[in-house]
Amino acid sequence: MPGNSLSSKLYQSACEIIPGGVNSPVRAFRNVDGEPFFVRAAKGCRLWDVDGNELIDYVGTWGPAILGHAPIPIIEAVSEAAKRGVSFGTPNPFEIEMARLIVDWVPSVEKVRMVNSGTEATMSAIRLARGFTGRDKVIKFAGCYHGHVDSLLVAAGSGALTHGEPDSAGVPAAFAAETIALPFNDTESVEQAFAAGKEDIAAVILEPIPANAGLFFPRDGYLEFLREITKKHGALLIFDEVMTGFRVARGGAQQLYGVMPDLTALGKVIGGGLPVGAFGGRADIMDQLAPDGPVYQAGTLSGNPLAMAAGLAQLREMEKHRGWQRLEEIGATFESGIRRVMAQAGRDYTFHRVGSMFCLFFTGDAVFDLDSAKAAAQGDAFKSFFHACLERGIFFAPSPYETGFLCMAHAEEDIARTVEVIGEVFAEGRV
Ligand code: KE4
Repeated sequence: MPGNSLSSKLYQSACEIIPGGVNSPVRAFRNVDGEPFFVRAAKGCRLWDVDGNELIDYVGTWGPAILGHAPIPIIEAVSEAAKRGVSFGTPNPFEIEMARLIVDWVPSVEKVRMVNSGTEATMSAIRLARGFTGRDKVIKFAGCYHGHVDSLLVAAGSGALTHGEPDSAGVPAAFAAETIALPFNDTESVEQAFAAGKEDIAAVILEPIPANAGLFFPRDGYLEFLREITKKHGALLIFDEVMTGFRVARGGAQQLYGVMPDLTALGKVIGGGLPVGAFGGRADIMDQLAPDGPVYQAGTLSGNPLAMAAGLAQLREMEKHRGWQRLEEIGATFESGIRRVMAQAGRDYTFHRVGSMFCLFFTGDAVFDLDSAKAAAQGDAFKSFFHACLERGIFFAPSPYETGFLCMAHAEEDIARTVEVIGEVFAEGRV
């Protein structure tokens, strides 16, 4: 957006009192040498910025907006709930409805606790795994992002990778020493880690479908391998499904792949756009949490009635409208359009999609871990593509280390326009 736009003026003001002018680093457009625009309103698959520009949105507030923005069922549910108060500090009936839905829909979850972000969900799951096993070390995978938990900001993806800080300052070496970062899709390194420290590894945590270094997939049998080796050595398997949960299938990646973790972290979709997270799993593990057990975990706004009402409305609407099948249909239409214009332009780029999550890498090389994702990120090409699309009213994530999201509100004409723009961008040689 040009320097004299209202967005630009707002950004300048924001930078005076908010670090980097943003409340989350990836929003700063630093990776694309740009300035963020400020949104005034959003509806369906579209955003309107403060200067009146209309954009077709493929960020979807980083995943929560699976129905699209401001869907009537969520607006009505939150409005009704708010009339009865916005927070009680006591249990409320919505919490039981949400817990019941998660337990019924997520195959491995027997008990669940609500929190207020994906970071809290993974942080709590790690602490619980350590408390349950009495062990300290945790295996994670390079490029996977689990929120800004101290011990997991090691070889992290998403904004940490975008800003070149996969190992953040401020994390004591002693904390990082408890984290073993390994390459994804590599079984030998996991076997070696367990051979070296099997009695001290509390858990293996991963995004079952990594989506914070671009989007790539577990190789056949990899998730099953992790399930077996953790069981063999008494370590817990934790699936971070903050992004994939209730998105790639009603029961998440664990339903898609048929591999059952011991604990699952959730977020995004279950809050309908309001602050939320959750972690759940085997009852014998979850029962170690306070007030019944010795592992402390708490939250003033956990189970907040508005967030629960929004999440329940969203998930029930998805169920009512065959949402996951519909998203696959939308995704397939999108993919066939992308592949058509790639072929027409003579581009053999790598395009990854699972349901409504997608990523376009500007090389033809295989992408299966962080190193290959970084090689495929093609920073300058990505930057050129991002701005060329934005100029034409299409908003993709402002980093090659993110994933795009389709939602229920992306209609045929939105997809057609997007594919047309990408074809124009290819034809102009912008990438
Ligand atoms: P939050 O604490 O941001 O709610 O969730 C952290 C988190 C945990 N696990 C996974 C797999 C995640 O993708 C995330 C957060 N995702 C990023 C987008 N890649 C949030 C965007 C941002 O940081 O502003």
